[in-house]
Amino acid sequence: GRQHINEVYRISVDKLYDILFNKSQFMSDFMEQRRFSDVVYHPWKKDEGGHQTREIMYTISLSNPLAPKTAAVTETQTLYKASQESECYIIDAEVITHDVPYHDYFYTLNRYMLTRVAKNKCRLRISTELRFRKQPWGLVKGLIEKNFWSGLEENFRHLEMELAKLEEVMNEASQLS
Ligand code: YK8
Repeated sequence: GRQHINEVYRISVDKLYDILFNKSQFMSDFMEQRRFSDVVYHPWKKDEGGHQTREIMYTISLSNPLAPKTAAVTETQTLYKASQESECYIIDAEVITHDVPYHDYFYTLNRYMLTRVAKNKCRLRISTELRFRKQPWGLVKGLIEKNFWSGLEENFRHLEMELAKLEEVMNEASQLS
């Protein structure tokens, strides 16, 4: 996989989990800026292995000339049972982008790891794997890889920037009180 973010924030691990994985103002602003629409969250459910899973559906808008203007997305998140409140959260997100060219060849696996560093500090790591469902021929594989990584990196650069702003605002607010 490829790592996008490996950063320590002055935010408690529970708070950051809440911001990234519950319906927070931060995530709804982020999704609005990325022009995500029709977001539907399904509730978490326990699976046979004791992990929790849920599905999120949304529509993304794309500026890639090879892709349509919008694409439907299904994101399946697994919160691993190894996760522990106030200590660590491990989440895998399998993302299927319907409607884009060659969508039946690949999907995305994003892994989010949040770990406690101190009471009000945590480390966030996000990495991605490009997974193939069937083997495309070389030319197509190259095309998918190139467009895949450029789109993903753009998204996570933006997330990193917004998280830095959030950290700033949260710490200013806590110093005032
Ligand atoms: C989630 C991976 C690939 C896809 C895109 C595909 C182009 C294919 C073109 C042909 C557009 C928010 C991406 C980046 C769209 C955005 C997806 C996001 C960023 C010619 C090969 C959506 C994380 C995520 C996962 C996968 C990303 C898609 O939180 O290039």
